[in-house]
This record gives sequence, C-alpha cells and structure tokens, in this order.
Amino acid sequence: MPIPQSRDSKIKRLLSLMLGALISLSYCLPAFAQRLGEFTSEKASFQVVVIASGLDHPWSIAFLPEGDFLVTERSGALRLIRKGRLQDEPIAGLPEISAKRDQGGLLDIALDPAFDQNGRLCLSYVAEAEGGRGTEIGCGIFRDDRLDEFKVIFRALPKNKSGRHFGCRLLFADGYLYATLGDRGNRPQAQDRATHPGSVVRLMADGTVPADNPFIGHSAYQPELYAYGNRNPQGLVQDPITGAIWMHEHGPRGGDELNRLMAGANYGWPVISYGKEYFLPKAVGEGTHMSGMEQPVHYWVPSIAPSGMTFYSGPDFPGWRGSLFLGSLKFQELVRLELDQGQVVAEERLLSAEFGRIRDVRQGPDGALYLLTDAAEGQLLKLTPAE
Ligand SMILES: [Ca+2]
Repeated sequence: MPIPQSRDSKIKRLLSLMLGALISLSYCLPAFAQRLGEFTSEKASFQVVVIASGLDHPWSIAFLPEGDFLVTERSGALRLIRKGRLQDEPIAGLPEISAKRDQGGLLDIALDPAFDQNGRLCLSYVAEAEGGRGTEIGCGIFRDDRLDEFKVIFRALPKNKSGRHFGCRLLFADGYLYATLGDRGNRPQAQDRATHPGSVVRLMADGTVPADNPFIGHSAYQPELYAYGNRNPQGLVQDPITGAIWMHEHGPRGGDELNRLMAGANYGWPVISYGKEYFLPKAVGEGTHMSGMEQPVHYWVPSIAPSGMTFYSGPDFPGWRGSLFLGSLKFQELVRLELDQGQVVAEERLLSAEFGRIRDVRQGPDGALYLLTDAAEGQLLKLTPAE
C-alpha cells in the first residue's frame, strides 16, 4: 500500500524531478544528434556522436557554464554552439586576425579560471604588422554573446613573413597563463632567448611578467620566456592529479615530442632532434642528445603531427582515467598514452582514419571526451560510453 504523501512533498518531488531533468539536459545531446558508431579501446567501449557540423577548420573548444561551446575557426571566426546548434553569426568583437591558407589564423581559446564571475576569455591568433606576421594573445569579456573590451596582452617578436609554426596553445594553471610559440620556420630563434619564437612563455593573467620567471635578470633575454628550444609546440595541459604540465611539439620528418614543462629548460631544437630533414635522409642538427638539453619523455618516428591534448579524469570511462589523449592530424587518430611515474608505458591508437584529422581533444565538464575534426566542414564530436 503506497505511503500517503502530503501535497507539499508531492510538489517537492515534482520539483526535484524537473531539476534533475534540467541538469541532465544541460549537456545532453540534441534530439537530432547523429550517432557515428561504436568503437572499442583496450580499456573502454565508446560511441561517437556529432554535436555540430559545418565548422571551418575548427582549432579549439571552450566549454561554457550552461553547456554551450565556443569553437575557434582557423579562418578567424569564433563560433557559438548553443543547445546543440551552431549559431549562424560568429561572435563579434574579435581583433583583426591574419588568416591565410597556411598555419596562421585564429588558434586557441582559454577561459579565465574566474570566467564564471568575470566572463573573461583569452585567444591566441596571428596578427600582421610591421615586419610580417606573428602570434599574439589577447583577452576580452564575453557578455551578451559578444566579446567586449578586447585587449592584446602579448605579442611574439620578431614577426616575419613565414606562414609556419605559430604555436599557440594557451593554458591557465597555478595562477599563470602559459602559451606555446613555434619557431616561425626560423630555426635559430628557438635557441635565441632574445627572441620569443620557439619557446613557452609564462605570463600573469593580465599579461604582465611574473617576477620569478626563470630568465629575469638576464637583460638580453625576453622576460616572458619560461622554456625554450621548441619547434612548434601545440599541446599544453596540466595533469589534474599531480599538477605537472605536459606539452608536445611537432618535429620535422619524425621526432614529434612529448615533454614535461620545466622552468628554464632547453628542449633542444634545432640542435638535437629525433627528426630528419624533409627532402634529405639527413638528421636535423647535431644528434639526439646533448648536455644541457632535455630529452623528450616520449617521441614519435614517424611523426603523428600532434594537436590538442587532454588528461582524462572523468567518470564515464574508468579504464581511461589518468590517460593522456592527443589528436593526430597526420594519421587521423586519437592517441591514448598510459603514464606511470612520469613515463609513457603504453600507447593506443583509436579511430584511425574514421573521422579525418583530429585537431583538438578535450574533456568536457560532463566527463565526456570531445574532439574537433580539421576540415572545411569540420565537426565537434563527443565520445560517450557505448550503450
Ligand atoms: Ca626536443
């Protein structure tokens, strides 16, 4: 016999049911979400669904508090996906961006850690000025679906006319903003601490230089530098458990690297590398080891062309917890690395050539994995447990 309920408790129960439905709706799939199939990993079974299509070479994702997404397109637009629908109009208020049919354009987006309170977000992009093009970072306030008060907080100098190796992954961690900068196709700059290209810089959130950056006090060096000797780093992520920061970079022909980011470290490019020249069977630089230069934790020969990167720590895939995921542009794969004591102990390749070049990989606030595919009709995909 059912326990009689007061009218109040019935209303409470109804309200709590409605609230639960609203919460589960916030990141749930739109009714028209297209399911692309089920796949198996050594440690999980998963399905892939399309969240949005029609993105022009998307580069990076940010997760908004209400379950919406902001996605950068390399061609220069910032797009809003609201309630599972890509909005027609790009976000207004962006700076002038130099986007050509090369590696330059609008690149990364990172929400300020206090985004919920201040609405602030930062972008990395390529800008043109005297001397050519270069990576810049600027931040603005996202309100009423536009970007207000946009301010440039960093310019990588010198600029040049090359269309290559702009980086630029952004990471807010431990109160700082880190950014990776490519060598702009001018290799010696990676070892030259008087220039920015080919390095990782560390800024305060407002763009000022932290007083304890490692090369402060060397007047010839750029004060923003945190590490150097990088070719084209485009992955940067913090381990949510250990707090360590990991990065990867594109090698030449072979020699893509996974590195631990450390203050003041020299990652060796172009003096040491596991890669070869593009048109010669000739190694780049002076070998693979040199004292004073870091060895990568892991490297890939042949190159995978690594893109976005994330640690997985969510509830959906217990077997993937602690794995480091990265996209491979070249092999059109999702790469899963298992780490133990800071070393890579296993590597698994997923989704080989299923969906094209994978440009970004992120764990969403809902614990699912999200991917961007790099194409003129790029997609935002979501990985959830197989049904
Ligand atoms: Ca290196």
